[in-house]
Amino acid sequence: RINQVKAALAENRPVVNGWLAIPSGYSAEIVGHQGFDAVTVDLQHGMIDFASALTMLQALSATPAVPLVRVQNNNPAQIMRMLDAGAYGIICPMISTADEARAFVAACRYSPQGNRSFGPARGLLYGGADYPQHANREILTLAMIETREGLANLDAILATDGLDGVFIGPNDLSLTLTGAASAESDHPEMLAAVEQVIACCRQRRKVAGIFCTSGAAAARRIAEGFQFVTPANDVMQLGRAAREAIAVARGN
Ligand code: 3PY
Ligand code: MG
Repeated sequence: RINQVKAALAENRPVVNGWLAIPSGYSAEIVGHQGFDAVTVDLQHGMIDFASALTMLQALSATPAVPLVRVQNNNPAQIMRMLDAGAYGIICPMISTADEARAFVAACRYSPQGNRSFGPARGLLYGGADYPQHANREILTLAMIETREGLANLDAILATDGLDGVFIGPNDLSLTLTGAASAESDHPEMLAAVEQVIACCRQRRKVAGIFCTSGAAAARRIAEGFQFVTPANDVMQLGRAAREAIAVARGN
């Protein structure tokens, strides 16, 4: 199966990515049917264990959205298990050096490009019988830039063979740069960091992605030059929809 996210990115079509923190196959299925290009199961900050992640990936594969996973850290064993469970791309947090980026990509690739162990399980069910032949090409790899060190090493990280691009974790990045976590910070250091990521990605012809807190914020990020945006997660959307409905019901 072609990775439609990689196909869109190759044609410069922006990718809108959903984000799941709630451990439920049912809510994954609902979100997957709403029109997102991709939906990410968040093992880092979501309340999600392996068994839930598996049912969520199964649910997503019955929708048009490409199933992605944000892993907890740069752990090859977890990356392998999520790919075997049918993730078609991995977002890896806290990548700060080129060595870390190389290790991350190697964990997503079969030999000779990497060191992923062979046992594709649901990869075959989602990707098709020829998955072993095309997995190295189709699996999306995004390294999260969310530390001062990662920003300093951005160019070397982007030079990593097989890395599709970077995804800014704006909360962590602004926490290390400015002392306060914020997804939509307008602190000058954060604004400069965001510009640096866009410019560096453009130069290296790599994908620039970022987490956002709303559709409006995501639209602004696309206008700034990002190709991969996440307009908030399921928890934020659920809470916001509830608050809006309550306010309308009460006539506020
Ligand atoms: C961050 O903002 O640090 C993230 O990891 C987004 O999920
Ligand atoms: Mg983060």
